[in-house]
Amino acid sequence: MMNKNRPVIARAHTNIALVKYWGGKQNENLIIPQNDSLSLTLDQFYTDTTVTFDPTLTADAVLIDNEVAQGSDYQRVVDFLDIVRQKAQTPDRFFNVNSVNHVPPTAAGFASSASAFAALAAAASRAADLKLDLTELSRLARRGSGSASRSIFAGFVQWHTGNDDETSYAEQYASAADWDIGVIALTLQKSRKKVSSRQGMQLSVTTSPFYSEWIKLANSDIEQIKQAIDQHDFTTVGHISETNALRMHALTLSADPGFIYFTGQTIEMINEIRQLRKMGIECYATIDAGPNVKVLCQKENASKIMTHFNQLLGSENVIYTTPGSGIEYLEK
Ligand code: 2P0
Repeated sequence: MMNKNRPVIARAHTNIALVKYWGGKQNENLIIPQNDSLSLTLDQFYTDTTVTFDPTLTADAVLIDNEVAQGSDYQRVVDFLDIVRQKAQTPDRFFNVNSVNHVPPTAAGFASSASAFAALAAAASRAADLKLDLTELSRLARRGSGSASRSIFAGFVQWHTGNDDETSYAEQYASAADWDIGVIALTLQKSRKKVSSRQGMQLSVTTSPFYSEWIKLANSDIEQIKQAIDQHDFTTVGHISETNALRMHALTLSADPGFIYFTGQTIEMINEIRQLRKMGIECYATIDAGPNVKVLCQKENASKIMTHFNQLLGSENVIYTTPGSGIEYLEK
């Protein structure tokens, strides 16, 4: 009962998958992926979530970015808190949740659900008096959003496919502290994506004729990118990341009905990145389930690349970030 009425505040950073998770196994509720994924946690983009056990509540009360959460957004948080209540064996405890995103646009491919559910998992589990280690926290965050399992950790993080709830979790593969790597986030569109990741993955798994090839290639990408990380080989890390991202999008194009997360501007930005490479400025593109593009680069080239994209998109749409830290608890 020690946390009764005491707010617990957790901060989790987003991550960008360099080898992407795209598609789960049968039991959708548990979110067990079909391939391992590997990400980089990002410093500039994070969610701060405060969770308070409130004995006067008869239902959870949820604020997201200072607005009362409603509809499916509210339900997703309640469903997650149900898992926490079940684990804590306290079915009649309800919580005040206040989640503030410091992330560009919600649900347009910046994976804010990763930081949101990682922070919620950390704050809610502690507010419910559960004492979870980082592996358990990663498994819990996974139940909210697959990519959230990776946002528990700093640097380069691998999410192991596993076979069930027990064996599917993320862990740090390598620290990025001694890496000369950064990410420039290009915001092209702020509106909500039309096909959610979950729907998109399901459609790809069930209808893309290339899906079984994707799993094979993603698993070999994991092995190769880990070797490149060991060797601090930026060129190979960048090449694998860009190739893997485009292959993920090839699954959407080849689904039935096919769907496309890119806009025309997404493709223009990929071409800009390739043009910069031709000019000897090394950088690589990666794109999540949305139109926005992230540019992987080395710190020494970051300002040159940013100047280029500032001119094209306006500086408010071009944000540079270095690798970020793992989950942390904040004092009020
Ligand atoms: C990833 N994505 O590995 C892949 C790559 C997007 C593209 O995991 O249900 O945030 O949408 O909140 O895990 C995005 O899906 O799940 C995702 P939802 P999640 O990062």
